This record gives sequence, structure tokens and C-alpha cells, in this order.
Amino acid sequence: MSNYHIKHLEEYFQVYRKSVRNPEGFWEEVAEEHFLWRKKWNSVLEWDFTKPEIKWFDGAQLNITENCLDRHLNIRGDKTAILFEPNDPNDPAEHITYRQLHERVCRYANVLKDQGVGRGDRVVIYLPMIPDLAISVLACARIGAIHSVVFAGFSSTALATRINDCGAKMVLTSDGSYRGSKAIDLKGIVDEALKQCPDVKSVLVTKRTGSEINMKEGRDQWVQPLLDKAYADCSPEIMNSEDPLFILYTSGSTGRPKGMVHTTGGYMVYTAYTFKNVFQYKEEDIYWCTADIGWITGHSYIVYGPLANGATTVMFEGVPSYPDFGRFWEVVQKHKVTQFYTAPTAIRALAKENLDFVTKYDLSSLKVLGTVGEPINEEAWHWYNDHVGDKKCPIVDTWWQTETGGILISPIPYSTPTKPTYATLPMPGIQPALMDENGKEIKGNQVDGRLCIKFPWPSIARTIWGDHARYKDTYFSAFEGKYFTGDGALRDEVGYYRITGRVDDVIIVSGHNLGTAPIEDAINEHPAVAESAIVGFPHDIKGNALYGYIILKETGETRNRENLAKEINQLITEHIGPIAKLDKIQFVPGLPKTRSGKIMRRILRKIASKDTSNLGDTSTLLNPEVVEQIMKESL
Ligand code: 6R9
Repeated sequence: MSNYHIKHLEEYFQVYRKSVRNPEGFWEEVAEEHFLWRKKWNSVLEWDFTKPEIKWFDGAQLNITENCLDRHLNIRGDKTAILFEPNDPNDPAEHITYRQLHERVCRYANVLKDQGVGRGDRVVIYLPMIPDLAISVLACARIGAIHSVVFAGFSSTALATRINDCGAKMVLTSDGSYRGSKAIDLKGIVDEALKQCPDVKSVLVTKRTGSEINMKEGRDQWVQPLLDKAYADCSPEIMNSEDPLFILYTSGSTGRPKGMVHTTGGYMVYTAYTFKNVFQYKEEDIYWCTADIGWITGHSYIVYGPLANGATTVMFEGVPSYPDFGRFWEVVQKHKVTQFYTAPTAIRALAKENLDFVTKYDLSSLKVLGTVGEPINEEAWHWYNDHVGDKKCPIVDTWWQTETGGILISPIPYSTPTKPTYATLPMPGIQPALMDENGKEIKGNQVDGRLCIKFPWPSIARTIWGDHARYKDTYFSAFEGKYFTGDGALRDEVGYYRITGRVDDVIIVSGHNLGTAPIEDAINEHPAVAESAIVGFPHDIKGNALYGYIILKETGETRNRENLAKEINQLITEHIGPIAKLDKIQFVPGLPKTRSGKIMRRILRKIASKDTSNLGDTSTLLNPEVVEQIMKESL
């Protein structure tokens, strides 16, 4: 029996049991049979969640791009690796074969080397969803540089914070980017950010929109002429299994983003393994994940997982609503997509539109549908199942995180019977536990609690860049000896998991994780603002939207409220990006606080969701009169 490809439920249970009984033996077999190592490991796993320290395949040597590119050249060199579908449907799609991708990555890698980038150096990539994004990611990996992709929708301040946090000396970007009918001045945002980043010595620019931009003498260069001159082969840097592959930032409960560090060997093994099984990937498939490579989903399931399996992975530059709401389905029909992986927020937005946008296309190529990023509501699940999958395609509701590197809980198509809103069963090697508030594990079924993982898996993040104490504090301190996910979950009568949402101060808006603290920090910069608190409230399309409670300084009290609200959202756009704008702003005289001075967000959440019949335990509330007034004036 091969552990690598699960084909039915019985086999899943067998493999799962084996993976839990002997995790090291299990992952060793997978790693040995399916990957190219330059040197074998000394030990499969060393771990200690109290330090915390986790090492997979320690002592092994490899280059992940050899696994994603070189080893495919003889068997599938002329197969499409990346199928690029541009923003404008009238522009031709680009089929980049494995051979071409190999060459382009090598050229890009040589350019980076010429610019003085080497092993262990950090490179920030701020590019839209164009081939150079995937190519430059792989080029970094080729030479052992650590990539840190920053989603190209982030503001200049957010970009600067990330560049400085990881100490990058080089930034890769483009002149501009397309978003539906709009062109965005990306280079302008980079220029603005770099005013705060004195260490950045060089910026390479890909031409995309052809718009006028500034090129700073001695710092900025167009990348194409350099690529044209570069040598088309670049031997891979031989990396250790535990060398960092990339840093990817995620929000936390304080203002500073957390640079999650992923390493090489374990990440490769786990993302490839889960890609194969969760999408039941077969050689002739055309797989499409609509995420941006700026998020973990894009790293693991557009780039590394698919390419490690020799798959054809679609890279889509556009948006679901341009030129109209049929765009996704037009692309599925055009490229005969077999696996389609998207976010609940996109499904909800499309489900709201006329069904003709879906029915007019032939979606019969589809075999598996996936969702990720937030809990999917039942209505959206059924719409996806009925109208996109024609009730024939299993839906994989995949639960995982930036920190986990790969999918941890998900059905396996044609094996696990699906159940709407349930991520169902753990992947092989994943040992979930539900914990109560006192730190005790809740055994048995039909229970709910805080979701932890008891045992390491190969793609768990190893640390937070530059702040191991915070890594320990955030993930390994709440429940001793366990990784705490920050999510709540329930386990039903057959042991299926349903993720109920975050239990911390992170709000997921349209699939983007937003920490409340950085948004509040941005608002509090406004000279008229004394204090603020942000909570989420249910929103039909975005899943959650943001509701801001804002206390004005006395000097601000006389200002026009509408203008103030606009200025506040402007500040948020500048500091974080437009995704973090507040849908509702209520100016309040005070905030509900505990006697120890903590804002009682629970109460604010209830008011924002118009669910005030029972505010729960208010015995520690210091100022009930404020709550009365906030309720009276709520929006
Ligand atoms: C991959 C990704 C992680 C948080 C996670 C959880 C939520 C992700 C989910 C889901 C319910 C799913 N989440 N997938 N909630 N069902 N299938 O999204 O990573 O951006 O780090 O977000 O997203 O709350 O903790 P990331």
C-alpha cells in the first residue's frame, strides 16, 4: 500500500492510523519515495514544543526547485507548468512549460546573484499575479535566498514595516498592476515605502502596465534587460532541510505583523503530499487555485505543492467580477479546469449575481471543488455544490493557516463523505485536540473547544522572524505542550471537525486576516481620536465586516462626523490597505471596560451584530451606563 495517494475511505483510516502510530516512519517513507534529496537525513524528527523547537529531516540536503523543476524535465519538460490567464480576457493566455519555467527561473536566479543576493539574504517581492511573481519566488529558492512576498494590495506603510522587519536589501516589483478595469501604481507605493527603508539598495522592476514611473538612479532597474543578458542555467544551491525557505507575514493580536518562517524539506514534503491527496491530483489535470501568491494558499497550492507534483497550475491575474461575474466560469471552460480552489467570500459574491453567469459556461471538466480562508456558510456551500459542481464534485473545505504551511483538516475527495460547513477529518499525521478554558483536553465526540494540535507535522512554521519568544508565547503557551491555532472548533458525533472561527483578536474579512490592533493603531493616529475598538460583524459577502467604536478627544467633538469618518478610513487605507476599511463607524462617549482596564470586545461584538438580548456575564464591567448609551445609538 502506498501512503502517498489515498483512494478510498478505508485506505484513509488505515493510513491515518499508521501515521499516528509511527509518524516518523510514515513521513520518512513519503519523503524517500517521492522526492529528490542530495543527501539523506540524520533523523526524521526532533521536537520539543516547550522550547519550542521542531526539526524535520535534519541533516538532509536538497533544493526545492530541483524537485519542482529539474526532475520533471526529462519526463514532462514540454508539459505546461504555469498557465497564466491575464486580467483582460482578450489577451492571450500564456502556457509556460516546465522547460521554459526552468530556464526563466535560472535566468532570474542569475540576475539576483549578479545583484549580490546570496544564501540566507531576504528578498521582498511585491508583485501582482503575473509570471514574474512565481518565477522570482522560485529564483530565490534556487539560490537559497529567503523570499518574503508581500501581497500587492498592502499599503506603503505595511510594505515598509515588512521590509524593515526582515531586513531585506532588495525589493522586486512591477511598474503597475491591473485589477479589473483599474490600473494600480505599484511602483509609486514602493517608492513611498522605501522612504522608510534605508537598507534597501536595489529594486528590480517588471514591466506590466507600461505606465510612467520614477526610476531612482543607482537603485532601480528594469529586470527584463538583465534577464535577457543572464545565463539560462543556474545550478541549485544545496540547502539544508531546516534552512528557511520563506518568511510570510500574518496578523496577530499586537500591531506588529508576525513573520512566519517556513523551512525547506518538511514544507516541500507536506505541501506536495496534501496537494496530491486533497485535490486527488492526476497527471492530465488542470488545477486552478484563485488565491494570490501573496498569501500562504498561493505559496503552498499555486507554486510549491502543484509544481512538486509536476502539475499544471493556473495563475490568474484578474478578479471574479471583471469583465463580468462570469469570469471564473469562463476560465474554467476555456482551460478545462479539473480542480477549482477558491474562498467562501468569492463564492458568496458570485452567488448573489444572476445564475446565467454560471449556467452559460460548460463546467463539466470540473472534478473537485475547494474552499479555504474562513468558515463557509451552508447557503454558499450548497450554491457551490449545486451550480458549480452540478452535485457531482466533492467540495473540500480545507482548514489550515499561514502557520501550518499546508492543509491540516479536509475531506479527501471520493474517500471522505462531505458535510456542509465541516472541514471533516484530519490529514494523515495531524493529531487535533479540543481544549477547554482550563487547559484540559475534551475527549469524545459532540463537543466543542479550542483547537490545538498535539504533534508536529512537517510544514509547521519553525519560528517568527527575529522573535522566537513571541512564537512561543503566541502558539505554545496557551496550552502546555500543544500548538494552539487561535480557532474554535466542534467535533460532531462521527468525529468530523467544524471550525467555528477565531477566538482571538483576529477578524477575517473577505478571507483576509486582520488584527484589530494595527487597525486601532492607525485610527488612533488621527488627531481628533482619543481611543478606538474594532470588532467584526456578520456580512453577507465579506463574511465579516468591521465596526469601529471611536471616542473623540474633546477638541474633536465639534468636527463634522462624516468628514471624520472619511479621514479615519483614509488613514486605515494608508497604514494597512483598503481591505481594512471600516463599514460602520460609531462615535461613542466611552468603551465598555473591565475593572482591569481591558476593553470588553465581547459586548461590542454583540452590539455590532444586533444581538443584545443577552450580553452574557457583565459582572466585571466597570461602566454599564456607557454600554446603555452605545446600544441606544448603535448603527
Ligand atoms: C490558509 C489560510 C488562517 C485562519 C484560520 C481560520 C480561517 C482558514 C478555514 C478557516 C474555517 C476553513 N480558516 N480556512 N476557517 N474553515 N476551511 O487561510 O491561512 O490566512 O493564515 O488564515 O483562517 O480562522 O485560523 P491564514
